[in-house]
Amino acid sequence: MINRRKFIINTVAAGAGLITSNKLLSQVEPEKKEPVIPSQPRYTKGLVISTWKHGLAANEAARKKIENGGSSLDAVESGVMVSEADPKVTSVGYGGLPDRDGRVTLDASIMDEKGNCGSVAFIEHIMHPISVARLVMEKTPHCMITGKGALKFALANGFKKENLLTDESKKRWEDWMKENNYKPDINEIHDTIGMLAIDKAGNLSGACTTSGLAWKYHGRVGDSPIIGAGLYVDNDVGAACATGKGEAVIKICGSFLIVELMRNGISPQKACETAVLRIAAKQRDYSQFQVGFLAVNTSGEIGAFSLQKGFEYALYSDGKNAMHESDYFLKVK
Ligand code: SD4
Repeated sequence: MINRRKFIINTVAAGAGLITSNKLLSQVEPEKKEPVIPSQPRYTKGLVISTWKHGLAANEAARKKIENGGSSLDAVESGVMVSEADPKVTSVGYGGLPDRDGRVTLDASIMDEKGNCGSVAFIEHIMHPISVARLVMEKTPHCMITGKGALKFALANGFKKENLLTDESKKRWEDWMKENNYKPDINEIHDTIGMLAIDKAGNLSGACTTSGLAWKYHGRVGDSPIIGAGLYVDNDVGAACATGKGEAVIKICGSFLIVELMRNGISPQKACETAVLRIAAKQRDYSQFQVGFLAVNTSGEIGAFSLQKGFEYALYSDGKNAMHESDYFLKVK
């Protein structure tokens, strides 16, 4: 197990580029404890954790479901729908910043306590892709439907076709077109919502929904709809979700990695730290982007960690819903 002092030393040394990725990895991989036993006591007071500031309002909707005896699945769906419908949240649903062609394309995934999952990717014109993802999970033999097929599936199931590009997002895209002259650019505009919840029966579910990186290539899909990357739930162990540069998360199967570490007895916090450190050890340009992870285990312990300063999350537990700032890796640039 890495102690705090060693961790800070690692952080400084890595930030200064002093140690190689292999050395970094060998020093930060936590030692194994006993594997998680599925029959351990479960947290049954209700818990919701979600990414970024808009998570607070989303948690409120999820909390209400849970307090009324609803399932964690209903809680995460109704929770993230709040962000999807909010035009001020410019990385999710309505009001999401478009791709470089000026199109708002959305990714979403959902996973329940039975290990069922559904996702949609590169879907346009649908305000609540999370509900389409849930339908994929519940009404089809598939896990993922993309693009025009996903839109067709949504419309056939009663969803309304809508224009999701607000005047404000359109203006920002037009400004970007002028200044950036249509060059590839992985920027820092992101605030995807990933949400994990435990209901009063002690069951876990998770959801993740986003318009992805602003100005992305048309057709680009990030980590959020990829089960195991942007989201993973195992009701015997715990759940994890991700935000930030999806390509970095996909490369390490981030959420699955965190759940597997927890399965091996690692705490949610150390599991999130290990995933971030894995990115730092393996991806040379790690100082140029942000990635943040959240995790929870069946006992209701949580974890949060990011590459850069500034990752915030909303936590509802013990009857309180409040914002917290995550600890982060890159303390020295
Ligand atoms: C993506 N992970 O599409 C998403 C973006 C994100 O906050 O998290 N934004 O890569």
